[in-house]
Amino acid sequence: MTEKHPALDLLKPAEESESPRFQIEVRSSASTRERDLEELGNCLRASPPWIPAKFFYDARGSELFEAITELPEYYQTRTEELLLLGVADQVAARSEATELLELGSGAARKTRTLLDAMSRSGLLQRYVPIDVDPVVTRRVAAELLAEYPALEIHAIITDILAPLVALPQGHHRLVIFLGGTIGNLNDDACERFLDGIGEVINTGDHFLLGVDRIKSKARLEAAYNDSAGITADFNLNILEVVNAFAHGDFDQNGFEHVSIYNEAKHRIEMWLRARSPQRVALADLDLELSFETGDSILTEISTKYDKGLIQAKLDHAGFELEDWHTDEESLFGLALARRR
Ligand code: AVJ
Repeated sequence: MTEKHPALDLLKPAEESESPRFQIEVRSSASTRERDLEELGNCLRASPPWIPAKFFYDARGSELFEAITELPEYYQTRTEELLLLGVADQVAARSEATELLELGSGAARKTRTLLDAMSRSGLLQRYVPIDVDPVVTRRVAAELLAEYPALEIHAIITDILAPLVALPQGHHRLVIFLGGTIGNLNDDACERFLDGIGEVINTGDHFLLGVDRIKSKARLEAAYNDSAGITADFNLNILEVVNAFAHGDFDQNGFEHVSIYNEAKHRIEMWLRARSPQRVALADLDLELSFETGDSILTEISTKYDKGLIQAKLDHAGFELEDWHTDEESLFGLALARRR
């Protein structure tokens, strides 16, 4: 036997040293610094300039988003959680799924509700979290392996917006995309995303999609302009993330948070509006930007749907809507669709 320096263990693929029930696959479509820099540069040079929503989520951004989910004005998270508790057994029964594939799995808060329902149905075999963040994904996988002693986990690290190729095969699969995150995609990106899911799953597989519903402008704007100012902090924090990422000098105090509901496009738009003329340099992008008072950067869209709108989109991607679940106040919707 050859002697091996202990440091070499660090170079071993992690899956070899972990549970036989766990594997993790890092795909070439996973985000890289070079790709993210190029994308950011292109977005900031566009008019109007915009910043991809993924730049919200550094440690502070994730904390602020957690705080948003607990705000009285922000009904989405708690409404979807309750809704899911009420329908999980039905979803498990309808789909007869043995595999749960979750897009943008993150902290997997709502995942357990479905895993529990699938274990009650006696069919659960494998969980496939698909996410950009390897650190969070590994941590959550370790927790789930301990909580579900028979569960296998096959994690995939990728940009979930990149075309999904070759998902692990399974007998009956249930793909879930929760949180209303689909609302962040514009029409084209949404169509490409849904088509992509339609292409990688098989006839009879199911797809559960959470969408925030169209409602009054007042209610929607309150949800994105909370009185405690947390959403404003969340929005402004994106400038700090960009500064850190690209060695920039955006001044948070030079901008203000604006959220408006665009009724024609049935979407919330979050902007950062210059309070006074601003000059910004981003060293790693070799970019200088100037803003007049009132010039704005688009930081997020959050499109709202109703049953007909989402049914049409799903139909176009090869899915048939089987069930449409909503809460008493018609705030949020869960669409269960079956691949034709
Ligand atoms: C996590 C994308 C669903 O659009 O409501 C919350 C993010 N932005 N408040 C949303 C968000 C401002 C959220 N999503």
